[in-house]
Amino acid sequence: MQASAPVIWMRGGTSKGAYFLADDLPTDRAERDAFLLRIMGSPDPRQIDGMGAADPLTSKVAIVSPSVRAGIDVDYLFLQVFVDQAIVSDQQNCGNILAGIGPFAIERGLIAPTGNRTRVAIYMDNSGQTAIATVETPDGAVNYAGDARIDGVPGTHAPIPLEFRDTAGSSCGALLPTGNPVDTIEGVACTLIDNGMPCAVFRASDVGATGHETREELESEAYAPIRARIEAIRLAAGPMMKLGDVADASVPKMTLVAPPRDGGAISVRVFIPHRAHASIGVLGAVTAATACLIDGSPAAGVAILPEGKRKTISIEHPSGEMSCILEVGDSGDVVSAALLRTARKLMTGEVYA
Ligand code: NQM
Repeated sequence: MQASAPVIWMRGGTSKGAYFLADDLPTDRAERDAFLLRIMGSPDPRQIDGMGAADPLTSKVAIVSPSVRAGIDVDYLFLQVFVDQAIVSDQQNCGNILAGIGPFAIERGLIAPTGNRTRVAIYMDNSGQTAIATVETPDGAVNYAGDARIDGVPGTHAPIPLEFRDTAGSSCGALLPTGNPVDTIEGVACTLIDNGMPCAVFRASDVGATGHETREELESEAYAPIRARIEAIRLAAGPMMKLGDVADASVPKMTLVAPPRDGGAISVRVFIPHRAHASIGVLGAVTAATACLIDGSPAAGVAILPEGKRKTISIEHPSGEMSCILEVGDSGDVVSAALLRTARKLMTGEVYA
């Protein structure tokens, strides 16, 4: 096994992980995955012998390379390293780790800063789609300090706006992979939807939850029967969403919706898929916001939406809210989505397998 690799550890949005240059990792996939499991300390619920912090949100990897694609600066492959199973999955994107890709690419010299702000076009290898990140680069270097605040992260940091286009069907081939706005699974009305992240969206009250719980409540013993029901829905939803058998997959994300309580558009609680999310994923939020616009869907039934073609949809989650700005085209389709993230370089060094 490769003994070590140069790495930058970064917080991206509300996630944290290892950022590598593709050239610094084994090219053989099995060798690469074995190396990544070792450095994270997986499989082990405590990840005690590695760098992962015993949470799917902190057991993440970004692999970055210069892009040969027209109009694209870098290619980004996201890998979820499971905490307690020997699985490394490329079956989903991660919009939070995405927030660190622009800074990483500049830090590693893959792209040169262009004035006070540098626009980075990122090809997301997992889904074949593009995101644009804008990174503050005064004095020719990444600036991490600033006034932007995102819920789920203490303090303030430099803003990193992210913009997505054409994310529909990222993993499932279509926004609504079954062709239906609503499918009934295990007696629960679900929207099976993928606008950047495969999600099953259903009313929290239909599975016995409120949709306003804390992460701890959702993960408590009292919620075990609710989690079992949600998992049964997920296993049935996977093949319907063209994801195949999802028993060992990190998708679809199980998205419980409820009326907003704090002035937002909707309240959401997400299982990713077995741990409850401490907040909400970025593309998970774009997908949940998109579900709110689907007539007759469980999300539309509880959401309070602003008027107009450009909608700021504030999604309430366990640690605050995330605002997605959706642009809606003439046919009612979401044509672009934007949101604000921050990132922070935590360490640069060599990580050992
Ligand atoms: O939905 C967690 C996260 C994510 C994914 C997850 C994400 C996204 O919060 O784009 O960011 O849903 O597994 O990092």
